[in-house]
Amino acid sequence: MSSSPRQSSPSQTSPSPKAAATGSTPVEINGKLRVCGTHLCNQSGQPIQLRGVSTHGLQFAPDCYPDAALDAIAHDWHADLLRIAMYVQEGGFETDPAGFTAKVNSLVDKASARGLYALIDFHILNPGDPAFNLERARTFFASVAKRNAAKRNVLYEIANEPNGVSWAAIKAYAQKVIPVIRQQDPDAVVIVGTRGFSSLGIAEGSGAAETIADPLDFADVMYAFHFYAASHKDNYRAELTKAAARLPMFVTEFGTVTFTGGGTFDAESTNTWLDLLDRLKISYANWTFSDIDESSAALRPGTCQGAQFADTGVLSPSGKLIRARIRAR
Ligand code: IDC
Repeated sequence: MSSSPRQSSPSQTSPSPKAAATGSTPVEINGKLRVCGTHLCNQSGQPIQLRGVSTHGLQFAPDCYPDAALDAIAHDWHADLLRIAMYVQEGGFETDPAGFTAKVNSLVDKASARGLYALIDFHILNPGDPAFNLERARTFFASVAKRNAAKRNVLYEIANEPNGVSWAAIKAYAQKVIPVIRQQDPDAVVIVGTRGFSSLGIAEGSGAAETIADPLDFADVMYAFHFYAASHKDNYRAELTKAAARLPMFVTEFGTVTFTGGGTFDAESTNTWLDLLDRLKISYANWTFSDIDESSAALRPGTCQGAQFADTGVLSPSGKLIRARIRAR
């Protein structure tokens, strides 16, 4: 489709003849990204949609991201984007800052080698107040932004799912963390979680209006929206549609199942969601490219102990649907 950053058929809109001539990976075609208006745009200023997958927590699925897995994501799934979910709690970054920073950088390199965009996710969840992790965020982002500043393909997500806090509190955190990134990497795209588990506030009785009324005053900033297709339906879709007319939105995480990460796999709701994201050119990453034993995982349990990651034989029902949607251009 024309919104794809990849050019697999001559009928697609070319981002720019010059860019197209330099290669065929998502990063070769689109180069350095920026935000223009309410869209994510490529180096030529053309709105694009990135489609991709999220890792599981790096501490929960340590065997799921060898080279063969990255090859499958890039060359079999034809994804544009890898989201690197680095939990801060639950045995994550706080237990070994240097070790988790190195794991993130290693995955950035694997994504870069394959021409994929890499989204570095500071995966706060519990506690939901990002201020709890402010010093850790400063340390982490100063380090990864410095190390990766010369790359064209790195995006930063500074707070996965704030919860139990106001948009004003999230904004105050973002105003402290964004300059830390900008000091190293002045024009990287930065994505900020929204109130109520990145629901634009819906999950906590609010809605998009509060963010629309009080946006961040930085260039190249986007706002995260998350959904789980079996749990979140028309009211969530309506709020995202409303927000996307005013704010640059990025679905940095979504599942095909319930918000627990398990339960019913809802193909119908997922397809309705992905049709909407395609129509609005909203980029997305699916939770998760992993073999954790839960219905959101794209890989069947045990897959990560083997060497085979490509093709459909290793996929769960969710994985089959998402792979097909990402490949369909
Ligand atoms: C879930 C994982 C699950 C893990 C749990 C730990 O699927 O295996 O045990 O985290 O916290 C989110 C979060 C994401 C959740 C996911 C499913 O961003 O961390 O992952 N979810 O519950 N928000 C809504 C759903």
